[in-house]
Amino acid sequence: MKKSALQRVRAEYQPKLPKSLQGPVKLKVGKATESVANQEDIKNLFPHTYGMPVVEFERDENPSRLEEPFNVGIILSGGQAPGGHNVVSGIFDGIKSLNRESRLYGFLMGPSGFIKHQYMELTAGYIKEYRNTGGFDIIGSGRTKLETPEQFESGLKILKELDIKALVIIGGDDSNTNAAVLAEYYKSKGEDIQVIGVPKTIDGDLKNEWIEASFGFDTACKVYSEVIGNIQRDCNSAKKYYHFIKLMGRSASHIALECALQTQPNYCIISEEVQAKRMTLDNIVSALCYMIAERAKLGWNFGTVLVPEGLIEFIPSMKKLIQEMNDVLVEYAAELEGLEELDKLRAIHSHLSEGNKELFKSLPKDIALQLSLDRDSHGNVQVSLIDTESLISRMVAKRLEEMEEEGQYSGKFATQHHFFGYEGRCADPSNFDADYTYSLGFNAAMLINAGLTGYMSSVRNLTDKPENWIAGGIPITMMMNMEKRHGEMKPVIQKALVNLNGKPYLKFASMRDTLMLNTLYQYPGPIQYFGPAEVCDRPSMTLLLEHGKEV
Ligand code: FBP
Repeated sequence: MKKSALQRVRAEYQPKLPKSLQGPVKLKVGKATESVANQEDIKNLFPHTYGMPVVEFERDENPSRLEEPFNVGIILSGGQAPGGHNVVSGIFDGIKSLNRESRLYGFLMGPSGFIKHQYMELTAGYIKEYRNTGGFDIIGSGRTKLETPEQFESGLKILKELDIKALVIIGGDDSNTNAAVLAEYYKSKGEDIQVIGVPKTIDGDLKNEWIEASFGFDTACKVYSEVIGNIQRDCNSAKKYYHFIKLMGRSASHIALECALQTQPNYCIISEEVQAKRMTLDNIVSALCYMIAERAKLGWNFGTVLVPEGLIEFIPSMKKLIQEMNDVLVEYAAELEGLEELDKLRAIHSHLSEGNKELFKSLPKDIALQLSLDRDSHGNVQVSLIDTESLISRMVAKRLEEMEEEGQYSGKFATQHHFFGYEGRCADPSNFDADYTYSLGFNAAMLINAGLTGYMSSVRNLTDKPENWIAGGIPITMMMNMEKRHGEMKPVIQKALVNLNGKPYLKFASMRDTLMLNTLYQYPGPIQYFGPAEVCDRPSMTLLLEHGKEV
């Protein structure tokens, strides 16, 4: 296939590695760990993999042994995130650096390829085509939940057949939770198979002290910020539209917040704040109408509003409704099956409690239907399918009409709606993500060679130069707590939502009033791969602020 000029040149880019991984490594073992919460429960559920130490790699200046070859299998799990191909390249180069005879196998289309024994060997020639590119198309991805002993056993057969020593699961919080369960399962059965996780998700919600960022967040936010900037330039040129821009990120508002920091829109809703302040949809609409009315007084009937994808689940009354709907959709699945739209809504309505009935009825039909769609394989509402941006702008329009009648508003309110998500998930990784993912993959190969299982690849100190990054591993059980899923308490990796006491949020909050009543848009422009380091290698503002750096 013919490649674009940028593809050809970018293919030659050699991602940077931390100094510690640029040659033979030795392992520095830290202290035993505890899970973030519910220690007793997690310990009981993971008797073989609980409490393991955090580990770090150092350069081994006097390597004494020749490494044996070993085979590795990989799974790309869940939503695409820029840099996945470099994780694969990093693992490949890592295992080959230890022994040229080592082999890499990719399971096709996510966990289902592992269960159904659909795989391919990833050779040097094949991988070459994918280095530094976006997407997960090298082997495909999928959302099948890997959770039952039957699936684990089926996977075990193919691992044995291919003489695979370790499985690397590249995924988000749910997939890495499953990696920990699988590691525990194989260990409890005395099987000599290791499982290693790699932190992936554009949503940015898989992070903690040891995992400073999930890969893909940096690139996705830069792509969205570029287009938000372009929209803002358009908006400020024509001065006739309010743009309501929904941004992916599932539950967490990290993406919306990062894009707000990069582009300085007039308004950005942060779901975590809505929940903390127990705001209603009405409160959000009022705040927006206030801004629109004030801007209209200045003669400005235009503006930009960022809306996080998961907002709806964070409005306390909606959250209660969604929780009850989750149960209704499971309990009355047979009754709801095959019903026409309106009949389905009526049936759901009839099974709701009194308080929720009223709220459900007040929703526009399209939104009620979107909320009634099937949950994903992990039991989550598919928030990317809910037109929250349009729901809010319609409610704002209605309220402005009332305000106009009461003489409280005089202006024009014309809207445009956008949803940015899929546009950024497969972008070619930024230099930061290209280096970070390659390092995560290479590091995973070293964790395997060190004989570890139930660990997540961890590369830290990310606001420094890649050569000074710290590479090692963190036991997945350390990140876990117990949460209710499908009505049952389950061990899961704790999601990192936006911290309302954290520097990124506080920075945005300090600018908010000024941004509402002024037009101070920033235009970040497209991702740059070549040029000055301050343009090309700059990590996300979230990461910089979290590390106490100036932005
Ligand atoms: P992951 O948690 O799998 O990384 O999901 C990322 C994401 O892009 C979310 O932001 C979004 O809500 C979801 O995937 C969309 O899912 P799908 O790709 O199935 O439409």
